[in-house]
Amino acid sequence: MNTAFLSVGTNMGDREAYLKLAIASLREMEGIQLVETSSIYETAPVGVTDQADFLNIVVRLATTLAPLELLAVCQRIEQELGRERTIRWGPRTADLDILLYNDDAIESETLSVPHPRMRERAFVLIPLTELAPECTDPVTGRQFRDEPAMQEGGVALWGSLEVGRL
Ligand code: A4P
Ligand code: MG
Repeated sequence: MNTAFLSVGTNMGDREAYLKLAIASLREMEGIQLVETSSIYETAPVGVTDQADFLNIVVRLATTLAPLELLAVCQRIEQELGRERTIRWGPRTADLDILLYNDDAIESETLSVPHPRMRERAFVLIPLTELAPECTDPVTGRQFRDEPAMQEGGVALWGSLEVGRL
């Protein structure tokens, strides 16, 4: 069994509903067990800043899927949730990224793990370290909670998913 952390972000329409749909889809997938979800955070947009605030969470999975199979699942769920890929870093109903897969370092044409931008993003680091305070970056050897971006701001606790009741 493998451990993976995913980031889920959304900033269009009924954001909470999209998060719940993404979680429900993950739970239905063969080969994926949802272990836990972070609190929901409301986060200021990073990259293209002229867009609505996001809701972001991080989830921990146990999975028998290989990394590329997990990526395909993430992309299928994004498509199901109606994501239109027009603007890179632009608005989306749901964006699912693989943050970590065991302690693997993966560099292929379609997949980079750890996610190459996660160290600079409070909207990833804060929910990740809520679930896994001691979590260490397999590439740098540093704990994610020690990254300067943790102090960046723009991330506010928004609510919780109450996954048990989905
Ligand atoms: N890809 C490579 N590595 C990975 C990985 N670890 N996980 C490839 C997922 N995908 C990975 O992604 C582009 C390609 O990245 C994929 O085809 C896959 O093969 P995409 O989802 O098609 O496009 P994107 O999401 O627009 O681009 P990207 O680079 O994934 O964007 P980011 O870096 O994820 O940024 N601000 C806030 N507050 N909250 C957010 O959630 N999200 C973004 C998206 C920007 N600003 C944000 C947020
Ligand atoms: Mg993405």
